[in-house]
Amino acid sequence: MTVTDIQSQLQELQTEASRAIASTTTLGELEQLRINYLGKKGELSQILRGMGKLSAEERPKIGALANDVKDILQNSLDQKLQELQQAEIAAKLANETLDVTMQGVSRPLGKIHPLNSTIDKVLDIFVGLGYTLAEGPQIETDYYNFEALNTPPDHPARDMQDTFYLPGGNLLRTHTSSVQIRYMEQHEPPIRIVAPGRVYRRDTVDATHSAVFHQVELLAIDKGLTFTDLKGTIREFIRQMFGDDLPIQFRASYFPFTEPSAEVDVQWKGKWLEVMGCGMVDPNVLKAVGYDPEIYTGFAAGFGVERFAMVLHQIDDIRRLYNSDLRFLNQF
Ligand code: 2NL
Repeated sequence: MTVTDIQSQLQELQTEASRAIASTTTLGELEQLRINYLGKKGELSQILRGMGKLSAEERPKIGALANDVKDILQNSLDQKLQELQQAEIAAKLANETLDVTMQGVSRPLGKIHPLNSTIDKVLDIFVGLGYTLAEGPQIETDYYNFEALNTPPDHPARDMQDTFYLPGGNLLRTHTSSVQIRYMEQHEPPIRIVAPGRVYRRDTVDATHSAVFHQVELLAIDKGLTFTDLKGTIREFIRQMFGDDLPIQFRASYFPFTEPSAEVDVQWKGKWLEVMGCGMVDPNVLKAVGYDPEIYTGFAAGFGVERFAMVLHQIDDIRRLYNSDLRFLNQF
């Protein structure tokens, strides 16, 4: 090996290594190049091993050149290292960019249907007055829907409500009074219950009638309950329901299951609105569930929830409450 040989080897190494470093694209590759060229067993060391045979004057010359090559390559490696590290950070940042101005994904929230919010409001008021929630089946027997409610088969009041009869003699309940009969059979007085639910009547459907609607009935049985208790309870319910002490009036009426019976009107926006029926529980109903009418008296009332929802929300057609039109429902 002559000095010239080693010199040209070093030049070649520098050229080749510089090119390789320049074209590297990953940190791993770069580290591999460092090991290959400048490592302990790398190419530079191998070339320098040939120096052993050189004379004492020649050696420093090659030593200086080798140091220059080493420095140049080390510099290129350092520079490239920095470049690649910066590129890596830049790529990571670009990848994790969050565009806060981007259009969001809309997640529509469901709402409580106006009919349900009205039922909830009614129930909250009666629960606040000490009433217990009672529920029962929508398919009923003639006994629970009529017979126990002082309405035998030949009773003229049966014409008051056209009933859906099912094959086999059962029927779709026409009121939730049947729930209250079942409850009284199972409990001893005193009782205070509120019975909400879906009821069915063979009505011709129009803006104010539906074959399926929702009713809430309340019932209180105790010793010494009077019509005054009924009036006070209804007055308080109306006050809470309308959020205002509106004028109300009781008009004499008739139901087979109450005696005396009355209809309640509320003065709302200058007009008398009929909102519910009520009365003192007929002694025959008390007897049917095994209560002694000489000891206990009670009052009951019933009303359609759709009516309240329509008045409170100014809804002009009952059918809007059933056809699930979101343009309508989104208003509530
Ligand atoms: C109305 C009138 C009313 C009752 C329901 C009732 C229940 C039992 C005993 C006595 Cl277990 N009465 N309920 C009483 C009077 C009227 O509803 O117009 N409903 C829509």
